[in-house]
Amino acid sequence: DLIEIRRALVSVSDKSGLLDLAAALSAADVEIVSTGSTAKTIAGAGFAVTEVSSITGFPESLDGRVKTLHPSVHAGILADLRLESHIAQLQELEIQAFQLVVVNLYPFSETVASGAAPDDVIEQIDIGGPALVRASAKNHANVAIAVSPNTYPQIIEALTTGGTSLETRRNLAATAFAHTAAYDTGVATWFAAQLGASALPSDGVFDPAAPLPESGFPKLVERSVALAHTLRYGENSHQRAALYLEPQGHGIAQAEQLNGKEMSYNNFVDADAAVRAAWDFAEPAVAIVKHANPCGIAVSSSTALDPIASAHLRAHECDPVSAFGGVIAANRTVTLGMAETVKEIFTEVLVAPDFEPDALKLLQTKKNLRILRLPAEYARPAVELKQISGGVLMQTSDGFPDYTTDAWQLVSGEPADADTLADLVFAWKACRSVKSNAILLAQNGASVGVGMGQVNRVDSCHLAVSRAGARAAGSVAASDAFFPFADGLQVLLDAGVRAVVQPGGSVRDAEVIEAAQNAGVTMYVTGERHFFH
Ligand code: 93A
Repeated sequence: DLIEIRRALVSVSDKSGLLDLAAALSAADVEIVSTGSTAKTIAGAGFAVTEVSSITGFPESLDGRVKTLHPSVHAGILADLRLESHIAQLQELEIQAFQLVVVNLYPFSETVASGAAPDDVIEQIDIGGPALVRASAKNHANVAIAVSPNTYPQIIEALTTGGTSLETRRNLAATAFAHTAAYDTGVATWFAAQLGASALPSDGVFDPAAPLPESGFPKLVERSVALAHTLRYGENSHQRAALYLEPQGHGIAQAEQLNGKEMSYNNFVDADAAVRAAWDFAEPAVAIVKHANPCGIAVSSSTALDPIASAHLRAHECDPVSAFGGVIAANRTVTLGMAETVKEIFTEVLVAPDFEPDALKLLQTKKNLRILRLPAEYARPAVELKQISGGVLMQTSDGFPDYTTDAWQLVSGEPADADTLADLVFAWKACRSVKSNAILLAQNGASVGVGMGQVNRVDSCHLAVSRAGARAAGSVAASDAFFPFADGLQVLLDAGVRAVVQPGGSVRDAEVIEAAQNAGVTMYVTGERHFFH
């Protein structure tokens, strides 16, 4: 099943590896047929090349829109040489067959990402290229198709081993169809965004009064992703994994890595959770995440000279044991002050919108620290998807843009003074990024004890109190959902918590509120829950 390569069509936008390939084709006496700038590059390096126009008898025209779209090219690719009739027809038409087609497409997604104007984006929709790729892939019984420089080594090897095997050609064809499919979903997504962007919730707020955007939601479910690269493994080493990118995305997946080893699957998950937590705050804030849960969240102290360094230090102090090997997100440029502290702590990932040059230089001395710069356009995703067997769940994302306490109701104790209220708001926001059941104790804009991921709220309360230790007394507490009984709250009251915020809404609210009142503790109900699973 080996097919010897005698004639190749080469038409590539990405010219990397092209000359190595041309050299190998030339050395093996393969005729190279090529388009405009590809032909120029090959000829410029001194290799013989046939212009595609000399085969079609038709000039490359309409600014390159018509180059290879011609029967002389496509019959040479699509002929099935296992059939006598196809061989005879090619002879009659004086068309020669190709055994190799090398194409990579106009850089559509890259052009979109560069912020180009719509007319320029449209010019980068490749028409002839995908036709070549699909024709070759369809006829993989006779033709090998290479869509990326990654595959050139295989082709070069085939030149010295008598040709491409059917297995190789079939694999190349599968890759090729996946490639054109991803390319076209990129185009479709861009079009959908052009047409319907305004129908989508863009700020991540679900306004219960507004109708769900009927057209926007299905569009988002269909949102396309393209394979970026494979990861070493998934959550565990026996699981295969890969990163797929949304062509128009500006998230953790698109973050620029400035240092450190390759990001792992778990690194991506934790970095995303950390950013999500830190970005709930308008003020300088840092979240430190382990296993997708925060082990410390803090905003800067109001008097700090270096606010982001202060936020980091305070987040770290919450639980230094757990912060070892953590993932840190800062919502401001990382300063030298913050870098000096981070440098001393074993950290897997540090992600921030930017880094002071000195800070980056210092951090880059830590070879294993993965440093990520978030895209400037980063915004909280408007919609979240979760896979279940047989389908996908979708919801608008949870968050705190322009948060006010207007809806809060005082149900126990004295109204909070300004500092206490600020702490309650901080705790309430911070507990949103803790996996349910979440109880978070805070003091002065920093978490001091976090109870997370327990299947009953009493255990979360015990956990938060024991993590806080001596700091529980005098702290404020937030609970992501109501207290179903007074028992969990009692754990917090016994530990000396001075104010509590919780959604309310339990059938036993009266019992819960009475416990707070008996302890003389301030309690607010928000009327809004923040489960996070
Ligand atoms: O404008 S096209 O859609 N029309 C074509 O007939 C055609 N044939 C190849 N684009 C076409 N191509 C693309 O041109 C290839 O996919 C490749 O990306 C590019 C290479 O052109 P050049 O060799 O001039 O750089």
